[in-house]
Amino acid sequence: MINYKHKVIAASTVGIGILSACSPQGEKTGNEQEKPNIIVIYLDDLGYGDVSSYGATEIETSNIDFLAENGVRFTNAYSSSATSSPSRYALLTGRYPWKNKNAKILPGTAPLIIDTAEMTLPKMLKEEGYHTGIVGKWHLGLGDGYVNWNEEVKPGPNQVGFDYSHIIAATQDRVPTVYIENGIVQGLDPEDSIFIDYQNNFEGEPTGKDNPELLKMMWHHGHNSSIVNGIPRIGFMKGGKLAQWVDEDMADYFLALAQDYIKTHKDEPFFLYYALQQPHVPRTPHPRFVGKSGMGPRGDVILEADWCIGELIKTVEEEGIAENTLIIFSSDNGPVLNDGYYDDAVEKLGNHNPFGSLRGGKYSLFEAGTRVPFITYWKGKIQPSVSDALISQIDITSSLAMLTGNDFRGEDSKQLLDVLTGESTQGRENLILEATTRTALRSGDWILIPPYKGPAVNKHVNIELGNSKEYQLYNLKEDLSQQNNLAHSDKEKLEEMIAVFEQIRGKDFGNIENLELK
Ligand code: NG6
Ligand code: CA
Repeated sequence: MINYKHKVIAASTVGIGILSACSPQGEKTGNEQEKPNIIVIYLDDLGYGDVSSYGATEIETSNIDFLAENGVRFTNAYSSSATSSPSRYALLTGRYPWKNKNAKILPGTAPLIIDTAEMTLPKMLKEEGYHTGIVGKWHLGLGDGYVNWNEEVKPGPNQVGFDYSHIIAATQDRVPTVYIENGIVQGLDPEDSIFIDYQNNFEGEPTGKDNPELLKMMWHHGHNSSIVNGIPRIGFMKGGKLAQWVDEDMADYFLALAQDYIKTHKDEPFFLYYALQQPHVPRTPHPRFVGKSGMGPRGDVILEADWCIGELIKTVEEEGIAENTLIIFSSDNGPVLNDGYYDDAVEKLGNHNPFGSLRGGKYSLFEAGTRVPFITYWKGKIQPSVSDALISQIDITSSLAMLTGNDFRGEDSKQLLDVLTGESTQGRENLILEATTRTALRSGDWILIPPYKGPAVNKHVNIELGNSKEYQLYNLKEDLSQQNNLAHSDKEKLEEMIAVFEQIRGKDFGNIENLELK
């Protein structure tokens, strides 16, 4: 593809001259503009229908809407998987998560699943002179087998391209419930070491299962191991009392760090990956947001996240860098209501529909699993539009490489910079979708889901997973909600889709005997 070094060609291809202002070395010369800052705002479990600019009527996400109304709002954009770790892996590597057998929902003790020798989005941007930072949820594993949380924890984000990291290791519902800055657990009392185990409890430590009297939030399924701040978690933890986070403060904590990061690095090109924890469980809005949505904690934390995003945009404005900052907004997977705690997400939902008109949800091969809100905003550079182009978060690596003049192209990442900037609606031809190791093919307007064993519905979360003994074939243009399986009536299309799928995915994608039972 076009190399950045040939900047004249690149600039004319991009059309609006995004690259023309940069010198090949990325130096400011005269009134030339430096390479753009890049901020990826990534939510956790936010659904296609959770955002008012995507049709939600019962909740007002005015700051996300600001990005949508003044940027490109994508209607056909996907996360790479219907769960977190695989989507995050693809976002940072440009590689399909099903190619990495370790890219599954990870426990807090999982080793790092990105090879430190592998090229990544932040590494690539570092090559182009960027300072790179992550603030928020990591969930890609830490260490190389056994982690001693009382010493420097590595390898982790700092070994795969981030100059700065301030993270939670896994999820808000998993131990260790501590913040880790550049590999160091924050606020740790050396006299009170942290111990983590995902199999066995530590003697004498209470659990959600045995000590319901200690809980301020009740578990519904899973989430009955160690108790931190009255919330039962996944996994066992002992010690590190002073280092434990306060759940209700997490949003403010990460926002302040993200704002500081921007202020500190505004004079150099920077890449900030701001990975918010909302609206993943446990949903713990700050008291300022409690009751704000009328939908219980799930709605409240969406409003909290929206507020954080507004504050972040304000910082970008106040620092005078809005015209030189590309913001990409999305979510790691689709929505879920009851994901393991009694928190009124179902009871107080009212008329809100986090799934929009899409079938399925988090964990599902149906559309709501992976079709997510996706917005690009760049003040003065990107013209407001709505794009129906087929695009995936996996395409971000190659597209940003193009933007910044790097040759790197992620293995499965399409260079779609002009789609990201709204100048073209010529997206991908096809895409493999994933949900807990099962895969499906989107090609043009069509979706093919091969037969999979396993329950049709995950009864705990009440979500249809997409499993069926038969092939499923849907035309999304005519049947967005995936109600009419055309596998029997359109044999020709079915064969065509199977052939494309086999070509990309290999032959055994539909081998019913070999597939997982999830
Ligand atoms: C599941 C958890 C769920 C959530 C999910 C990861 C149980 C029963 N369920 O195993 O609550 O933590 O993992 O979500 O433990 S993700 O968005 O990070 O992929
Ligand atoms: Ca998630």
